[in-house]
Amino acid sequence: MYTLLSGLYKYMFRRDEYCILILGLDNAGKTTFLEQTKTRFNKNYKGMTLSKITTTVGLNIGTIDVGKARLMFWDLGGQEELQSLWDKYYAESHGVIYIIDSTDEERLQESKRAFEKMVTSEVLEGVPLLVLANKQDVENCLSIPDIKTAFSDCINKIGKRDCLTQACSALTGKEEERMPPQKHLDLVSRAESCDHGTIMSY
Ligand SMILES: Nc1nc2c(ncn2[C@@H]2O[C@H](COP(=O)(O)OP(=O)(O)O)[C@@H](O)[C@H]2O)c(=O)[nH]1
Ligand SMILES: [Mg+2]
Repeated sequence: MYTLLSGLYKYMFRRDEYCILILGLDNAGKTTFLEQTKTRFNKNYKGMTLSKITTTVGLNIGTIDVGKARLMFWDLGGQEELQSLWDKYYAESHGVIYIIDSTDEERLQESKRAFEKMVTSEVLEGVPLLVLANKQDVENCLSIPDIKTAFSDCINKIGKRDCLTQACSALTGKEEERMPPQKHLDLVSRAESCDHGTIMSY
């Protein structure tokens, strides 16, 4: 009897968990984006002051619930020496958010090379991708077409996976610039159809 009831309880309240990697060069705004997302989606979360976020050494983890899905974000360090650790997390991931600093034209090619290496990884084949052109609050920043042009020679390497490019400002989260919540839902439905499947239910 108890087993039946606890089984029913577990069934009714189970959540599917998905792991989303947040990648991009250091200083792109990955940790700011994660903090902004946690603050927006977790009602009682008292986030840190966004402008005081410092360089990530290692890994930040954040969790949000969207409908019946739980998204676990892994924000990995983007410095060159830490990029070699990214692929250790690929096998576990259901989606990737790749963040580009739209104010840093000098490092755009470096970002493109890191992006290209990531999308050509066999382990990530078919895994949905959300590319964020961040820092759109800064005047004269690169636009999405500018970034697409700079990344044009690796666009064909994205393959058949779902890929969406979106302009955003992780720092201000202003209405017109912030990523609408719907995008998270999109990522959930995309993650659901990805080969890596659901890793965990509880
Ligand atoms: N203007 C502006 N600055 C941002 C934005 N997102 C991040 N930053 C700043 O960029 C710097 C690096 O951000 P951080 O989140 O630490 O980048 P990470 O190294 O990719 O984790 C910090 O000074 C942030 O305040 C944004 O959307 N607009
Ligand atoms: Mg960081």
